Amino acid sequence: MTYTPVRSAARQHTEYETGSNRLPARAWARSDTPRILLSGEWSFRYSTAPETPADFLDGAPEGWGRIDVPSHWQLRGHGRPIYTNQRYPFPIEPPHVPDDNPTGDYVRSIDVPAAWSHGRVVLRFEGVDSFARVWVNGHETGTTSGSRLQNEFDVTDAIRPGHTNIIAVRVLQWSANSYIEDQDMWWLSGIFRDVVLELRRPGSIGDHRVLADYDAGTGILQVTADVPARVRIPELGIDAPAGERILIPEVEPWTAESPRLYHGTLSSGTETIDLAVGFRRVEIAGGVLKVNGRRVLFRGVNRHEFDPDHGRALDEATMLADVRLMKQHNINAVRTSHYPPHPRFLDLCDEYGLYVIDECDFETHGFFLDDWDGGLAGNPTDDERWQEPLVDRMHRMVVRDRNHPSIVMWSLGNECGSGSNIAAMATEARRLDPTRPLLYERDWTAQHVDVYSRMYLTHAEVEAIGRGEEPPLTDPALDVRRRAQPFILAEYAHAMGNGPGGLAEYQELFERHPRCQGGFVWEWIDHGLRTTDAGGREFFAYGGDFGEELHDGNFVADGLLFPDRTPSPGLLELKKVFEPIRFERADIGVRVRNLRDHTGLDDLTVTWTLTEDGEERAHGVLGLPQIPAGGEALLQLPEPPPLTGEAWLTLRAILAQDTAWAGRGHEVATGQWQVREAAPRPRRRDGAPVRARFDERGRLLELAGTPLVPPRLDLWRAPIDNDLGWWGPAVEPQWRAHGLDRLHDRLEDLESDDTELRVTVRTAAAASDLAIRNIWTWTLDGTGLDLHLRIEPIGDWTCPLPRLGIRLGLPAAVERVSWYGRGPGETYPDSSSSQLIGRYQASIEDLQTPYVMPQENGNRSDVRHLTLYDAAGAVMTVRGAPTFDFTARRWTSEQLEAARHPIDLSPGEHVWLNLDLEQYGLGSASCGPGVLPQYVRPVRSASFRLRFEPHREAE
Ligand code: IPT
Repeated sequence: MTYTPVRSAARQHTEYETGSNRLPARAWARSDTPRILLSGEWSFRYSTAPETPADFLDGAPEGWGRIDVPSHWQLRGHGRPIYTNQRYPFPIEPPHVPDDNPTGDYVRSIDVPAAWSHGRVVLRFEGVDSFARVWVNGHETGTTSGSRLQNEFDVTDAIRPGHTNIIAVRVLQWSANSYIEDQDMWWLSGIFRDVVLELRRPGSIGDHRVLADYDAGTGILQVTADVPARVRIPELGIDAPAGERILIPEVEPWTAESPRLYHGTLSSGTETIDLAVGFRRVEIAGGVLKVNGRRVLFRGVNRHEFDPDHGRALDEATMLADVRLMKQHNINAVRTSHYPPHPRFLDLCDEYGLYVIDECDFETHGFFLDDWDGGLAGNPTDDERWQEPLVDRMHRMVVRDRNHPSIVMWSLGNECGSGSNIAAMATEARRLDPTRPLLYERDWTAQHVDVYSRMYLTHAEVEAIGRGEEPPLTDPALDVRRRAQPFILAEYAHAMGNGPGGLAEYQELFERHPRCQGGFVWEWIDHGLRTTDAGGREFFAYGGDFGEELHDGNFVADGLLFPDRTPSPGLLELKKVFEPIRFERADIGVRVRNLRDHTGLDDLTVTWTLTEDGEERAHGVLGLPQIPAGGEALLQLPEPPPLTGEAWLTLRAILAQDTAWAGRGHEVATGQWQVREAAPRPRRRDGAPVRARFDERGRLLELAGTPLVPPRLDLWRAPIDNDLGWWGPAVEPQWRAHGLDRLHDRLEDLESDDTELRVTVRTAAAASDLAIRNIWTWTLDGTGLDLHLRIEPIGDWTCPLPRLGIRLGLPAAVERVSWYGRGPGETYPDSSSSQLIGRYQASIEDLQTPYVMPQENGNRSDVRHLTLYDAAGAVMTVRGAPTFDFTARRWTSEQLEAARHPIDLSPGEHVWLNLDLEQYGLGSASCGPGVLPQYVRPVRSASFRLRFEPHREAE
């Protein structure tokens, strides 16, 4: 046997270095220096391991495919996406990675103008996941480090101006970098941000820095460059040498509410860089984080870069869509979880007004799994061999991004545990930028940071911190230091599936306790990848859909936006909770509160509408006085017209003018309250009672000719992710153990006379002696059928109920509904403030919310009456006494629960109608606290009245 070692130019990357031959970090800039964008089609070859010969340095050999740059190869048919939350999808032995390491080879040619011989040529990669080795015209240029950081190389010596040049890149899926980039997201590889070739002529600006401070009306500007240059800001009359400190009296400050930018240039004669200067000061004073001297409340979200077709390779239109959607939903802050974003996103935050926590590309969650105290040995956070690469990452992020006014804090990373490298990173950040506070959620002692930050705390824990009554640290000095810090929830309100609930209660705490300065909801968007099944039907894939060896299922779908960027009900609720203007009922009229931190309400128009039984009776515009940030005013409302029915007053604050992020008329905030109770219902029509047919067990089979699957007690809902409690208190196992999904009925008693039928049923699960007696009293009259349902628990129930109500089946011909109640969107008890009482209509299809993982959805609450229609018109009206909740769908809760994706659900022979007295809340237990006590539904005696009015006569 002969042993022939294969010679390969491409090695694994398993060193603790920070890339080789990289140029020093510098600020991201828009400049006029000649540049060639290398985005577009490249030749591409995919291999399952890096032994493939590096035979492409002079151009693509025969038979290669093509790929678009930027992109991830897994989303272009090579290899496959893997989703893990915390676990490394490879054995843990840093810095080593498996031999079978998916490898993408890229090559393209580029004509470089002859004029480029007069300077240095720089090749820049804005983002390559996870490691690249680069060659120019066959010369090895260097290697990258930091998937979400820019890597620049001086390629002057290799490039041939006036000729065609070959750029070749080998990208490895796994590298030492992967150990410190273990974020909860899809593992996706390749050149996923732009590649740029840039000419740096003598006198070009290498790095530049903009310091734009704000002090009580005065702007203090200092722009520095590493070559002689001039700063020009015409609007401020500035034309001065770089480096000078310039005082500008009466400058308009930058805030997220008023993102005032002064545009100008920094010019060296050779190169001109665009400046967008925002004057603002971030400071912590008296234990409170202030922007321009005023406390700010972060109404934030955590944003991963995600697109269902392109993964983390976002185009500018998508970034802008995110920014606009955030502004439209009253969001004022973004944490760039968990890595520095595409630099253009930060430009947009400057321009549109969003506060940013810029987070370092650093996470080692797989060393901890469920165990924060112990964890696995070798966590890079506390291993000195990783110090240089980690400090380098912090350095490069701060230098790249520090000129953005939108960035108000730096975050050292996410979920890396604690260790000496955290201290070193903090020191580096402070050295480079003393103007911004530091945050790192896993520094629970807040020793290395300026802001105390935690994730997923309960309301009670936040309240304790707000009062300064959190449990003390063992080190008294640290305890004193931490108590003096502002508090921010880096993550809270896990938006997985149907939820989160309890947002309003968090906001109330942030508004009440100055120290609690808000937080960042987890997370902005569901990371569902657009996929088609064998039959060509489209769905959004989650963990496991690509046959991964390890995966974490739909935990990747936990956003406020669906993968296609449709706002979820959770986002609508968040918008309401984050509203910057609030209307409160006052003894006379309305109290209007300005919840903004800096600006007035001049941009808003407030309208009011008075409705009676859902019909408009009067409307008008409410003139707003000047109400400064944090202020309030008491306003009188016009005298209402005479009313006889149930009446509601609705106030709406809308944009008075077009803005950059929404058009005139966009609704910013709402307020609504009842001003008159419903009148007693008129006496029923006499005459022959409507026809209802019951069977021998007293089950309603037909109402005025409409056949029914008879109504019965229903306690089950298709569990939502929060019921399952991935990382929080799970309630679903209790429900299941109690058999609430498999109930049996036994008729105990049946009595009837001419107008009344009384049916007593005992409902219980197999193997259980707990039961619920449900006593149905049916009464017929000339226009309808009344139901009085009484509930009596039998035995010692300790488990709360998913829902309490009835379910019945209607003919599939039923196609739409109209109702008077909360709407138009779905609501649950702890997430209902965004939907207002009114008259609405929808098709059965439109009542469904397509959560990426099917689960209970589509509930409408506080419903006074509901009418069901088929193609011929109204079939039946259900009236509450006073109200009920309903869901109507073409599948049962059991079918909903069994489905893995929305395409698994298909219409059957019935429309299933649930009419509920109540439903369990949503909470946030998929990662965080469960349902607040006031939204838990214990088993108890209850009584529930409904009336069914048929619209057709029986034949
Ligand atoms: C926390 C992570 O920081 C975040 O990346 C995400 O995984 C989130 O949870 C849940 O979706 S870590 C959690 C185990 C507390």
